[in-house]
Parts: sequence; C-alpha cells; structure tokens
Amino acid sequence: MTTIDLLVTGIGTLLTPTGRSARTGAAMRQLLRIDCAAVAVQSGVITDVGTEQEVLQRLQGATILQTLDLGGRLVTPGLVDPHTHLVHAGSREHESALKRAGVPYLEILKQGGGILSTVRSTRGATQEELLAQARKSLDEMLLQGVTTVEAKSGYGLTTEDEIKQLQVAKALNETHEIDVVSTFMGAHAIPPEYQDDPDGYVQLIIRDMLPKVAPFAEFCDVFCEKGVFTAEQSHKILEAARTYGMSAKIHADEIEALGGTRVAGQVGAITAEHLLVTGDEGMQALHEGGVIPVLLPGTSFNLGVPAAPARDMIDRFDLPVAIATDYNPGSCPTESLQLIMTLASLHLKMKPEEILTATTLNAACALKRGHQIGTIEVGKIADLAVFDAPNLEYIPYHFGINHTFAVIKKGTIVVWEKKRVS
Ligand code: IZC
Ligand code: ZN
Repeated sequence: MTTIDLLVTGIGTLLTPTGRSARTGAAMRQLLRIDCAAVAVQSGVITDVGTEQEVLQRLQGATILQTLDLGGRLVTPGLVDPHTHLVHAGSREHESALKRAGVPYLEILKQGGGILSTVRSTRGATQEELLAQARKSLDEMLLQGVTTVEAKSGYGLTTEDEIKQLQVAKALNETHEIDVVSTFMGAHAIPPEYQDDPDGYVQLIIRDMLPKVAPFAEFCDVFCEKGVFTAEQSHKILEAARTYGMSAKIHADEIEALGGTRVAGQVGAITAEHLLVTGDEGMQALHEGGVIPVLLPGTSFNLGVPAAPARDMIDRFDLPVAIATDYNPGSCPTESLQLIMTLASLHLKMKPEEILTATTLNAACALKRGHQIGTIEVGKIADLAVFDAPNLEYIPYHFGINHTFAVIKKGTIVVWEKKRVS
C-alpha cells in the first residue's frame, strides 16, 4: 500500500515552469497553473501534483502520514539563487562614502579596497567565524523562500584560504536546510603578493589550487574584467579547471566587455554572469555556446549603472535568462531574492512569469540541477515556496517586504507563518 509522507492541500494557485532544461526566450513565460491544487511527497520527492480533487482520488486507500493545508495561498518551486559570494568576513560600508563621491568600483579595487578589503578580513577569520556569518545569511534566504544557493570562494586568494572558504560552504551544505553548491573562484582578484606578476598568480591557480580545491567545488569561476583577469587568462584557468572535473562559469562584461562571452562559449561554460555591458556580438556568442546568462540587477542598481539588456537576450537572442542576488559585501550587499525580483521587473523589464522561471528552473539549470529541482513535477525534489500574495505579479510589485509564508524543503516544513520551524 502507498504511504505518503506529506500531502499539501489548500493550494490556491500552483505556478511552475516545467521540464528539466532551461527555458529560452518566449518559453520563459509558459507556466503550468493549477488552481485548488495538491502536492503529494514521499521520501522528499514529489509523487503527485494536480487539482486537489484529482490527487485525492488517486490517493484513495493510501496512508497519509501528514497533511498540510495552505489556506488558499500561492505556491511556486523553492527559489534558487545561482550567484552569491556567501562565505566572507566583514562588510564594506566604510567604502560607501567613496562610492557616493563617484569613485568607480574598479578604482576602489585598484587602491587595495573592494574585493581586497574583504580578502584581508576573510584571511584573518577562523572557519567558525566565517560559518557563523554565512549561516545568518542563509537563514535570511530560507525565510525568503530560497531552497538552493550557489556559494563562490574568492576572498582567500591563497590555496589554504580558498580551501578554508570552500570547507565552510561544505559544512553549511551539510548542516543547513538550504542546499549550498560550491564554486571555486580563486581568480576573483590578483592578490597583493602577485600585484606585479599576475601571470604568476594564474600559474599558482592552475598548478597548485585547482588540484587541491577540486574535491570541494563543482564549478570554477573567473572575474574576467579590466585590471583583473584577461580573456586569455580566464580561458586558461577555465580550461584547466575542466580537466579537474569542474564546470566553467565566468563573470563577464560587468564593467567592460573584454570578450568573456566568447571565452564562455569556447570553454563550454554553463553560465556567463553579470553581462551589464554585453552587446549583440556577446549575446550571439552566448546563444551559439548554449551558455545561460545569469543576470544580477541588484548589482547594477547598487553601482548606479545601467542594467543588463535582458529584453534583448529574451526577445532577440532566445536566451534562457536566470537571475540571482550576487549577494556579496561590496557591489550587492543583500540576501533578498525578492528585492532582486522587483529590480528584474523595474530595471530588466522582465515579466512576472519570466522572473519566476529565471529564479526557479533556469536558476536550477545554471547550477546543473534542472533534473532535480526548479519545478513542481513528479520525480523532482519537494522544495516549495508558499507566498502570502494574491497573484504572482504582486510579489515583485509590492516591494521591500518578505511575502514568503512557508517553505517546504525536501518534503519537510522548515518555515511556517514566516518563522523557522526546523
Ligand atoms: O566583493 O565586490 N563583482 N566580484 C565581482 C564582486 C563583484 C564581489 C565583490
Ligand atoms: Zn559575483
């Protein structure tokens, strides 16, 4: 006889993209909508989805261990945040006055601040301190309905300190409700010790870091940017990372377009991220390379620069856009994916359905997890976000507050009435 661990009923409206691969262009707007829905879960996996009537009919005779009535609320897949710099020490509010005075992001970095300021704090922190700070951020994210997060290293910039960050991400993945996916980003800045020998640092990454971090990281990312890593250096690092089994990601075209989108295609990168100044040629390269653009509208908002050309990516280049917070202590100090959804609406001009796909299925595919999460379908992991909102459009529209009422992670209720219950 069938045993159902959790039967979720009273779903006013269930909204989800469908499938296992990223939705491109106009298909980003195609959602499955079921009113008066129910979802059945067994061992953390979705075993049935449909109208409440259909599901109850199919479950006749089954043993149902727990029923949860959502009182007519809106349900989507658990949100996925596919670009964060989660593990770090300290913060950078002391640079706010410089920014207000018009000193550009790359100039602050050149003067030894920015990323390098966070590198100093992170090198000086213990694993316990890093863990405590990152855990607080994950707690915030979970309350917002986020069930999977990517975490990049890149504030250590020595083999030992990069491993320290990655070990913290691993420990969080093992102990926190949120799934944490690790990316090695030793190529985030040139450390002070290599200021006069950037190629020497690239060699250190390739020869020493990559083999040692490989067991801790699924992805390798490079900040391809003026004064940071060139397209050629990025290409070398990402090619080498692939030989250690890491998939490629690249920070491309954040401030200047150096050809990172081309590199993404050449190395078979899963994603290219930021893309604030990407032109037609870059978008074509992403299209031809099958690369997912991960857009970060919180960063352009906070840096006071124009947002990424999301409409061109969706309408003209048929790309599968994903969006993320870019949570980090400098260019985007927020854990709030719901604020980012608002910015995606206001600045990227994305439609509510596109925003949902970009923060669920496409974000899951940006982490190579489209077969496991990102939609509410039979066979996928039961990660659900429950919103106190009359409709999907309301979530980005009514901004600056948390609309998440409940969160179900792997079939377990972890947030209820906006509070942690796990
Ligand atoms: O700490 O500034 N862009 N890396 C590349 C960042 C932003 C994070 C930071
Ligand atoms: Zn980033």
